[in-house]
Amino acid sequence: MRSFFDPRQLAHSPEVELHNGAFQPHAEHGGRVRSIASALGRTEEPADHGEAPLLRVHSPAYLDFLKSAWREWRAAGRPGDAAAYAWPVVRRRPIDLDRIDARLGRYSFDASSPIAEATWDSAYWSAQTALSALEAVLAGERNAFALCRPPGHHCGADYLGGYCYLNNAAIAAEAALAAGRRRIAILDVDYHHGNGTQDVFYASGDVLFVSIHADPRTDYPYYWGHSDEAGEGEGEGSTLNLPLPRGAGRTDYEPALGRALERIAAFAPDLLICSFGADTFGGDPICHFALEGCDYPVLARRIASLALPTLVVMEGGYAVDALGANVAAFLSGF
Ligand code: SP5
Ligand code: ZN
Repeated sequence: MRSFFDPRQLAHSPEVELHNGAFQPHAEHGGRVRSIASALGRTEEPADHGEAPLLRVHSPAYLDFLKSAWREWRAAGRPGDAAAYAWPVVRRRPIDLDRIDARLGRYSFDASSPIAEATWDSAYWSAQTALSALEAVLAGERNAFALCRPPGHHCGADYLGGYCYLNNAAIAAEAALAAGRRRIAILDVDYHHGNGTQDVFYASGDVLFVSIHADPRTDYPYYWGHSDEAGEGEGEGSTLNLPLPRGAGRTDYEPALGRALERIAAFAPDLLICSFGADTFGGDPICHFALEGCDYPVLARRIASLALPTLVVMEGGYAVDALGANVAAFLSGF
């Protein structure tokens, strides 16, 4: 399978994230994609599609914020990376966004995604990686893999979170619609619910969003991904959430995948985008499913049996030693 990756995606390196009341090493680091790239062997560098495809998903104000936040933070005399500590949740008056702290609160939903010096550049090339892999599929490849990092599925039109800054899968879906594809299905099989992707397409009938993930009653991102979230307006019925309990292994996962694939087949899309996270692996240090390396080709073969042109977009996965092998195993199923 053709795979795309840009070394500029490695430069983003926040030092710490806030977790369980303490600063810990940032789990989403460049070693993750180095492990994957070396397991894959050959990858192609993406072309530059510019900012226009990013603006089909994200607001101009949010992109301006992402580009300037780190410099503004440092200009305000702050050490380290830029991260929010106050959110406009309670007081919903028109917000004065002059101050960097106010902007950070307005455009984030958690404190685990600091903005470092190279964050914009890496996120930009991560999105370009998704767009180039999409281009290969639109040009006739049966499938292609976008080795995106930082990942994308937690961030929405105007907010970052969950290590995500630009929503690579959503940007690819909008680009496919702009290129004339009519119906897109997104299957999100990261351990965590893809709240940002769901949010972007919640009211859209052209994009079906189906996600299998850890139950948000116990797991991040808590406020999204419950089974009663089904879309709204024209998108009513085009969101399907299939939460699973902690500890789920292949025998729990397969029936959920069966339901997901049935819904996707009934939707009859022109294109499938698979947001793939290998944090469903039993050995993942921050997640709680129990998939094994040998499960990934089996699951991928079932997805491939839809026989749809498929773009696979990398999301999470933090068991770095096994990550390359698990991703290669998944892709081998196609
Ligand atoms: C793309 C993706 O998988 N994002 C996941 C974001 C999860 N963030 C909440 C869990 C934080 C756990 N942090 C552990 C830090 C260890 N150094
Ligand atoms: Zn995840």
